[in-house]
Amino acid sequence: MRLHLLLLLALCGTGTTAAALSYSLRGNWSICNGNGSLELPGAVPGCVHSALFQQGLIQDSYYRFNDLNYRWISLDNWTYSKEFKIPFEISKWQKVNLILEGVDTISKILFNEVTIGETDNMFNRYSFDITNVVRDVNSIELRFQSAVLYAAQQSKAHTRYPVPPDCPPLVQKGECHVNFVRKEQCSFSWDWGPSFPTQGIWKDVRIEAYNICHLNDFTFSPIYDKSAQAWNLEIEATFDVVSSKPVGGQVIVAIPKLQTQQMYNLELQPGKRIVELFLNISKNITVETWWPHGHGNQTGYNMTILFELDGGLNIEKSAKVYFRTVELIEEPIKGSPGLSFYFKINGFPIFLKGSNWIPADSFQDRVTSELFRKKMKFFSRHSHRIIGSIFLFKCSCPLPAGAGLAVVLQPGWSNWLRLLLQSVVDANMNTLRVWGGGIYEQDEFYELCDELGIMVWQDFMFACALYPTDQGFLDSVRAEVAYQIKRLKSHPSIIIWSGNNENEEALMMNWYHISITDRPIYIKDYVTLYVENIRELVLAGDKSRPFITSSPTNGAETVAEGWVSQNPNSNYFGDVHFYDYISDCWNWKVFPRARFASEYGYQSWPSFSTLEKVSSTEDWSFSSKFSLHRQHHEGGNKQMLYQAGLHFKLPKSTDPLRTFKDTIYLTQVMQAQCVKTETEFYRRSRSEIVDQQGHTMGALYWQLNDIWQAPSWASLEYGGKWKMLHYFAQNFFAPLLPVGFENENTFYIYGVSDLHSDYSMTLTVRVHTWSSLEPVCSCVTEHLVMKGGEAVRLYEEPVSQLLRRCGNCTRESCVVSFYLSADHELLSPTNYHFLSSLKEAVGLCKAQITAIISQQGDIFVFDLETSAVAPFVWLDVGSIPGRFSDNGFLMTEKTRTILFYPWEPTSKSELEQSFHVTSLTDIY
Ligand code: BMA
Repeated sequence: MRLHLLLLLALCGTGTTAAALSYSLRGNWSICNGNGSLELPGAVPGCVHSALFQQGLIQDSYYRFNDLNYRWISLDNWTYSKEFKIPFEISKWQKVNLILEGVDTISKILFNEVTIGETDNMFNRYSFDITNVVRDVNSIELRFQSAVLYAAQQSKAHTRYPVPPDCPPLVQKGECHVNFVRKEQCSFSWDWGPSFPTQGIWKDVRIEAYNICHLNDFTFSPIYDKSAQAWNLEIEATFDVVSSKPVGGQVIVAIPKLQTQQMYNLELQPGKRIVELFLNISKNITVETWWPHGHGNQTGYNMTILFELDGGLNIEKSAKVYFRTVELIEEPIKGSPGLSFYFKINGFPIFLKGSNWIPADSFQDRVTSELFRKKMKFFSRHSHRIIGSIFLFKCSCPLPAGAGLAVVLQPGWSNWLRLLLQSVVDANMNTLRVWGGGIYEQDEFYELCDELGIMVWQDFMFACALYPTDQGFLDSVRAEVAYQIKRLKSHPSIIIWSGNNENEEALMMNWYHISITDRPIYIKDYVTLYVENIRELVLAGDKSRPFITSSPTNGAETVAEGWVSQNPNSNYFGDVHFYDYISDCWNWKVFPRARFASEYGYQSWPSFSTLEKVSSTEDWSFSSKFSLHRQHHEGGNKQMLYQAGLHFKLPKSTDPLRTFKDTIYLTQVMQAQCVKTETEFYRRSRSEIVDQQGHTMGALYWQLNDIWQAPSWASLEYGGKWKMLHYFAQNFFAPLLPVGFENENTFYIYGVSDLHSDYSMTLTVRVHTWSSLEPVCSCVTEHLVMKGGEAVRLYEEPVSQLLRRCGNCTRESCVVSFYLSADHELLSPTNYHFLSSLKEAVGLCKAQITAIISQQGDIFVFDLETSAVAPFVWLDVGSIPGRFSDNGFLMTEKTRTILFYPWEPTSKSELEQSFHVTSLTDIY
């Protein structure tokens, strides 16, 4: 819902004069380093790294060890400058402002050699009054100071007590004291990302000139009046009135599709003025609400606001308005101490399924969606039949489960943002958490989330650290927070504000070894920052969604304990973050039966085709210097092999490159299977209380996307390629899912439904031996009713009985598969349960898998045939952009059809050349 700034020409008195004019300073600037030895052209928006790369002065920053080689760029103090002529007579304007939508980060700004201001916060928007310095021909200069040097200075100046952590762990190869600068916290390095503390003008810059008055910004919140059963809209417009006399007039607000139009009189006194309007929508008009993906439509309504002011000054704005309510429900639960923690959208409880979002690149100028918004072609295929709100996966149709919306792009267009977000809904997710160590995302991100039905859990940008609270810092944060609330509050996708990432936990679990006597100082700072400033600003600026101080937190319990809980990760309250790389992830008993899991995950390596682009031959082994360098999480590579080794034989081919590729494959298998087990545990815990714990209503794994080509917790690689985990997510987040697990040697299947109504169906349970492509036994249940919005037990059988019932099965020789269906229509993905570790599997033999590729319109069909049962079948077309309808699957049948949706035009022969298939049987 971008607020379109229309520069409307107004007729003032006698002559025809524009009431406001804007002159863009985007485009080419000149960039110069501290001692003047380097001077180059650079684009705005952009950053120094991108400019150096575009001029051919540096290689790709992500290539091999360039994060270390290019450290000097961030340590230098660069200057951006530009000379320009304003193409209109500037002296005729009462007020002229310089608007900077985003400056990264520390700079002093000179306009015609006069200092007009400074910046210290990349998340703030700056406006400087340049009325008295602007001329027809002008010069502008932004003198940057290295954010790394600034952060060090600020930390040094903070003499009263330290504000930890000082530096990131050595394995991250990052810069220190990032908590002292209001800049993307992960740009100084993270456990999945490089250190590229960029410098530059990263957003739009322009000059705005106006007479009489100017509309600075405009926001709105739909509010549902329960007692009147009607929707209202609160609209707020901020004006700068430069006329010496009051400006009168009227404003007309219209939402034609809702047959709503209202007119108000107004009089603006000189100075900064806020106009508040209240629009009633008649209760007789049906307002379609906005729903998250999988729960309904994302209906929005076009609204226009026209200010008709004295002197013929007309200002018009348009926006898309979406109506929805959100509540965070924290209430007692029968049989469990503590409180629930779940969201109701439009009064309906919704299980939040999804992941955590990090910045899509270290260089934000590479993440743009401008062109493809207009040019992208979406087409919907007949794979998802929608009956009521149920998505049917067809059994016998030519298009297999998982076939959905596909995206085709023309080559060369930057399509990143939409591609990533489309992949979110394609994987049946409904939520992303915009994590507090990155950035408040660009407008397009939230617009796409609105359109696609992705709920956003929005952190404020503070993560894994304590923060100072001296006045300068607080002032900067206050400006940032007030601005971001205004910019983002009209988006229905945002359902909650959260103060920070893991800072309550850092404080209370004493990550930084603060002595108990000093702790009160830090608690005081914590409360000052997140409660007395950020929370207070949220309450004043946006009453339309809940606020929590941190994640993980105990919600209402945290408040009751004075804003910091003894154990913010409690299973009885709020949300939890859970990581355990030591315990066996196939054992669901290791996972917390929490109210809401907002972070959990396992690492894997990105595919070889992704790594190949930033590495050279000597890097291609798991123990190379490069493999060690890209791993930013202490012991990460060992942990992956350890976890994989619990259930799989580790690759040991005589060909070192084969071993490297197989190891990458196996880390992806391990990650996919671990996150599957954990997520299925959370989903099946939604309706139960076991040992006084449960009613889990959210599963957001860590992390969705990658910032560069490196091992990480992500399910999408840098560039958008789906890892095995992302294909698994498509299944484990399916709206209807049978989940299998064992407890005390009994095998259970739970049915999980996110649907709004009850449906009748049957459950089919099959047992296969590893050595045959025919099931050894199969049974179908009586018709059962799958209750909407619940997880219920559908099936239980002692494992010994199951094995006996099915011929000569042993745990090692057999595997169970199961699915839900009705009238021969598949309603769920086919799920499976391993009865033993696969390294102990008996009867598995090397599967020869072949594919015949054909083209059907823009889609490619892969007809697969296998010679034997094959677990974790992985279809790979290298770096050809696109995704398969399913991948990483267990192939128990001789043939299977899989589709490939290209994201850019490609051909059958290109696919044939790049195609490679692996299964677990290849490394046995
Ligand atoms: C949590 C996150 C991130 C981190 C992840 C994996 O702490 O909030 O800071 O990347 O775990 O370690």
